Amino acid sequence: MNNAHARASGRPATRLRTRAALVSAAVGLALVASSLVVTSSAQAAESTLGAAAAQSGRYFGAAVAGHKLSDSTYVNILNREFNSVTAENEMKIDALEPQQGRFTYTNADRIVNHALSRGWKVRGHTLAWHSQQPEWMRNMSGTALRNAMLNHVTQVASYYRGKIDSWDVVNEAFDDGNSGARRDSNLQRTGNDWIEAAFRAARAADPGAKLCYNDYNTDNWTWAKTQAVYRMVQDFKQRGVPIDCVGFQSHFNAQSAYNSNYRTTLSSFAALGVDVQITELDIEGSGSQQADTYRRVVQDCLAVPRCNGITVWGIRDSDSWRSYGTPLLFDNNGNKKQAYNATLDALNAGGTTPPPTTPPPTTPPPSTPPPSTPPPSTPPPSTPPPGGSGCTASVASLDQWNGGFVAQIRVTAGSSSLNGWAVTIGLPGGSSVTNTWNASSSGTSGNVTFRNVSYNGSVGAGGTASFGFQGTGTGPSGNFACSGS
Ligand code: 9MR
Repeated sequence: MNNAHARASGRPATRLRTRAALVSAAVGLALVASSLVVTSSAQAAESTLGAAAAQSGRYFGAAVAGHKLSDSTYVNILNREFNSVTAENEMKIDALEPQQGRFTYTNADRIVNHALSRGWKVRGHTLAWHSQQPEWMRNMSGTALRNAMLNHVTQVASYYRGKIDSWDVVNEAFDDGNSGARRDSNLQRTGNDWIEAAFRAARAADPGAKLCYNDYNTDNWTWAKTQAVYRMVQDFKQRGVPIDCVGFQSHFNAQSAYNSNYRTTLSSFAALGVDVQITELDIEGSGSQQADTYRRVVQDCLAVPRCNGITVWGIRDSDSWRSYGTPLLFDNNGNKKQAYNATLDALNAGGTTPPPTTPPPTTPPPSTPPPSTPPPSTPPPSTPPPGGSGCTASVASLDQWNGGFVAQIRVTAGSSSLNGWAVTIGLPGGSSVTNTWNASSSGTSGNVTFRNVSYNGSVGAGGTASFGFQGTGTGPSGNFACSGS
C-alpha cells in the first residue's frame, strides 16, 4: 500500500507502519506484548469526531442548516459524528424577530430539539449583530434601537433559557484592518457600551448559559483586530461585565491564513479567565495541506485546557458558504476527506490530555420549576424572615448602564407561606419597564405592580421567589411594598 492509498483509505501510512512494528514486536516478545496490547487498548481510538473530542471533555460541533434536516446523507453524518450544533442562520435576528415584537422560533427549535433530544450541546448564534438584521431594525437608531436590541436579547435568551450551552451574545463588532477600532454600525452608534449592555441583558435572561463574544480575523495573535478584542475582554473581566467565553470563527484561507501563533492567541485569551471556542472552522484547500492545517488547529485547541470545543461551519463541502474553497471535512458526496482523518487522529492523539476545568458562569444557574409542579423549597435567607403573614421585596441585583438597567427582585415570604404575591415598585421619574420575566406587570412607569406567574406564586414560610425586569432610565432601589395571599 503506498502512501497516497493509505491516506485515502483513512489511515496515514506512518500510523500503519507503527502498528505493524508493534505487532511484530509482540509476536517476538510475548511478555512485553501483553503490556503493549494493554497500552494500545487503553488509548483505543474513537471512530467519530464527537466521541474522540469527548475523551478530553470537549465537544465537536457543526453548523446546521434547518432545511437540510430532511437530507438523509446529511443527517446520517450529523448524527454519527457530531455532539454539538450551531444554527447556521435560524437563530439570527432576522430569523427570530422578523417583525418587531413578533418572534418566530419554529425553524430554530427544529435544530435545537434535534440536538437536545440526543444530548448534544447547542451554541446560540447570535443575539446581537450588525448583519442579518430585519428591515425594521436596520431602519432604527439611537435609544429606540438600543432598547429593541436589548429586548431581542432578553426575549430570545429567556425563551431558550436552560437550553443553550454558549451564546454568541455579540458577533463581529470590530473593524478589519489595522485600526483596532469598533466596526461602525447602527448598534455601535447607540453608544460604545452597547456590547456590555447586551451581555448584561443576556446574563439576566439566562444565568446558566456561557456568554461569548464571537469574531473572525481574530486568530492571528499579531493582528490589530485580535489585540483590540483582547483588550475589550480584559476590560470586561476587570470591570465585572459578564463574559465567559470568546469564539474564534477561524475561517482560514489565503487572505486569512492559519498562523502558528494561533495557540498563543487561544492561550492568551484563556489566561484572561474565559473559555475559548473554535466556532466556525473551515479551511480552504485540499489534500495534505488542508489536512495538516486541520491537524494543527485541533492540536492547538487540545493544548489549551480552556479551549473546550470546536465547531466546523458545515458538514460537506457542498454545504459550505464557501463551497468553491472545499473547506470542510466531508466531500460533496458525504465521504470522509483526508482532512477528516487528520482531525480524527489529532483528537484521538489528544485523548489523554486532562479534561478542561470549566467553571460555570459567575451567577448560579436558573432554577425554574416546570409550571405544573410546586417550586422546590428554597433554603432560608441569611436574614431572618419578617414576622406576620406578608412578604418583603428588595433588589437582589441591578445592572445599570447609561440609559437603561436590568433588575432582579427577591420576594421573601414572612412566617406563613404564600399562595401568591404582588410587589409594587415606584420607578424613578423618566424610567420605564420594557420587559418582565417570572412575573406579570401592570403599568410601565411610576408605580408598577408585579404579580407572580403560575409557577412561582407558592412560597414556603421564609422562602423566596424572584423575578426580573429590564427598563430604560434609572433602576429601582430600596424595599418595596409586597402583599401576600
Ligand atoms: O453561513 C452563513 C450563510 O449561510 C449566510 O448567508 C451568511 C449571511 O450573513 O452567514 C453565514 O454565516 C456567517 C456567520 O453567521 C458569522 N460568521 C461568518 C459566517 C460566514 O459568512
